[in-house]
Amino acid sequence: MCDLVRLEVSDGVATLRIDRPRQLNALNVEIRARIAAAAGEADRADDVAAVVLTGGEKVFAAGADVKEMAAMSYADMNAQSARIVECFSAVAKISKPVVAAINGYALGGGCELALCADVRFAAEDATFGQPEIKLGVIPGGGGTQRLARLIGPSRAKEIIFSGRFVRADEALRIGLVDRVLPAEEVYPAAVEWARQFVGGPRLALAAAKQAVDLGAGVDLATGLEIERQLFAGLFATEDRATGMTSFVEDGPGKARFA
Ligand code: CO8
Repeated sequence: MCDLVRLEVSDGVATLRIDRPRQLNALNVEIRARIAAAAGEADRADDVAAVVLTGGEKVFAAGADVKEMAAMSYADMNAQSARIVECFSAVAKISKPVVAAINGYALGGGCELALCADVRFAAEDATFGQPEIKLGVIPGGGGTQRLARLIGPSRAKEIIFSGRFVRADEALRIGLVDRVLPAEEVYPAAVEWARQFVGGPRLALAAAKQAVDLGAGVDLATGLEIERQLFAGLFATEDRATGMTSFVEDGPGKARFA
């Protein structure tokens, strides 16, 4: 019996794991609701500094559950699509660094889920794609927006129009993933990446993430104003006092957050 979605915390790093391997981690309604809940929990938890998103060693997620979706009417999906947005937004809005550790397939909603992370580490055998077009639909979990912002509109259109698979080496070349590793090293590398933020300046990290994410959707002047406000705001935090005081008193190399 699988748990479907698990959230485990170890030494400041939360692992949000999708666990429905026999159906290649297909994201059904229940899993999506549980991902949203787990993402909210990881966001709120004081003992969590960073999050690893994974589907385990075999598969990240082969997309939305097509068997479940096939029975849905327009009215059903019109209502459900808001829940889908909530699920992906809950992951994207985690105010801490989030890394996706991707083994095997990351297709459709699975690829879109990986796009909600800040960085992506993939196995050499990982396979990406937005094959929705082959089902007569389009990506509905943010794929047309997040993929285009990440790799550029032409590349995103080519992948979405064709529905073709993208292997890990190409994914690295086009910026869809940040690191490609042997399969067994993906999760440990993701945990190690996440662990660097334990004990770090939480509010500054959250502000950095917010500035980049909010800025990506607005014009430069608005983005610079967002940055200005967040930057100034950090001067009212303990992180800033600690970081700068220890820099001045202990030197750059021994500063609290160095
Ligand atoms: N939904 C439901 N069941 C699935 C899915 C899926 N997306 N993918 C695989 N499965 C099931 C199979 O039906 C099979 O089940 P069973 O053993 O009961 O017959 C089991 O998983 C194993 O799959 P295969 O036997 O097909 O395994 P293969 O290794 O032969 O093939 C593939 C692997 C190539 C990944 C193949 O399973 C496949 O093409 N899957 C579908 C991929 C796909 O089209 N994904 C996009 C779905 S649409 C989508 O994601 C829309 C997103 C919009 C909203 C986002 C919401 C989350």
